[in-house]
Amino acid sequence: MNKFLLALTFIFSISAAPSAKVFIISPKDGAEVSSPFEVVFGLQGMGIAPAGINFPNTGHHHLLIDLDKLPDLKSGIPADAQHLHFGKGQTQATIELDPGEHTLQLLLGDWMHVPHETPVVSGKINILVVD
Ligand SMILES: [Cu+2]
Repeated sequence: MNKFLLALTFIFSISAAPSAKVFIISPKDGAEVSSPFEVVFGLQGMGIAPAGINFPNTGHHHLLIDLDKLPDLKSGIPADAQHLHFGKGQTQATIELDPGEHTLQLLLGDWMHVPHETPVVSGKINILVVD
């Protein structure tokens, strides 16, 4: 019985995912990097699934570059040079940016590239790309 209750609790906490968090592991906020460089994505409390796969409490990463404001969180995330989709379920990427200051931010999207009902979005980091 205890095991059953534990399993239920586990399933419930996963499906509610109240503490899902997305964050940029690397580079660190304020880092100096030379282009191209590696960006490593972190996710806690949810799983990664490729775009097109409808599985509960999963999503795929979107890297937002130099955005002043988040895209519309009720519809599909645009796909352009400032909104990169990682629909194969990638958890890191090699990015090329011009020298100068840039911001990076992660936004999780569901199987149809739409942010979750409670959007899972990281803080924004600042980096300096040097020659
Ligand atoms: Cu997407």
